[in-house]
Amino acid sequence: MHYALTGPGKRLRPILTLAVADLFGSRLRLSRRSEIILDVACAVEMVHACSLIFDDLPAMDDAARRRGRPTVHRVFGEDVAQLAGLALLNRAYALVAEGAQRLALRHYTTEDMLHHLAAAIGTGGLIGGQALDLSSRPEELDLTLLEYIHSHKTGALFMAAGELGAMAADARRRDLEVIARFAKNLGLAFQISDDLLDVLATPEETGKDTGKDEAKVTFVKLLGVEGAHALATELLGFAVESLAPLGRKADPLREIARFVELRGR
Ligand code: GRG
Repeated sequence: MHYALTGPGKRLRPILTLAVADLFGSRLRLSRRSEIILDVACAVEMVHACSLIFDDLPAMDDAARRRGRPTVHRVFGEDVAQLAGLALLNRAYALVAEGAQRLALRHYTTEDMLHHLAAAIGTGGLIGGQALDLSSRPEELDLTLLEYIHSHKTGALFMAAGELGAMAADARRRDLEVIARFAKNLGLAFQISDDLLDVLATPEETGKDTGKDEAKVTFVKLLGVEGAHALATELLGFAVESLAPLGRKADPLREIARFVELRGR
């Protein structure tokens, strides 16, 4: 669990949670509440770490390297890797439940936050997206199906990361919707940039094997490098546009969108 969670990843999802929470609660930083919100952000990273463990298993991507190091199952064995993933997932739920209870929010219940997390992970989220990815035949994959798969497999956790940050800061429902729109487009753009890095970057730059998608249908396969880049830029444009009601205070989220556009790992 420790190995999976503390490797040199980018921490983009928990950063999104914290940036969103900060946006709706400028006094949070100095208060005890900020520690609880940090726990919620860590829970988001635990779910991500769990998803990477499972994604890398021989039965799925069979990946040897991740974050510049051997994958969890290569170091600890498949049995321990699966248990570590499940334990991280369970710890994440517990942290969100404890956090939500201690925050005692006005607009959201503990069930609201847990439900958002569970929905993002389940058949309508990461797990469903991954299952469809594994079971789709290459000839049936068009842009619509590919977008569906990746907005679930990858996008759903970005959405949950943003939404949990907004909920933890007791943001109004309409602000939660703004964040959900932003994170949905950001998440899909992130996946497209991941596909681009798989063909354009080196393993040293990404910390994982590249060229792994050769046999897969990806955004780059369907649209070419330029087309995929244009789609990512368009989605990031939508993401940034949706922040208009929040004004300048949403600038850190605009910076996150810019990071996704320019990222090299
Ligand atoms: C039970 C949570 C759970 C998941 C099971 C395996 C699976 C279902 C889903 C796979 C989800 C997945 C790994 C999607 C790929 C997302 C992606 C682009 C990961 C790379 O994220 P980065 O670049 O990685 O943020 P770092 O290492 O920086 O954290």
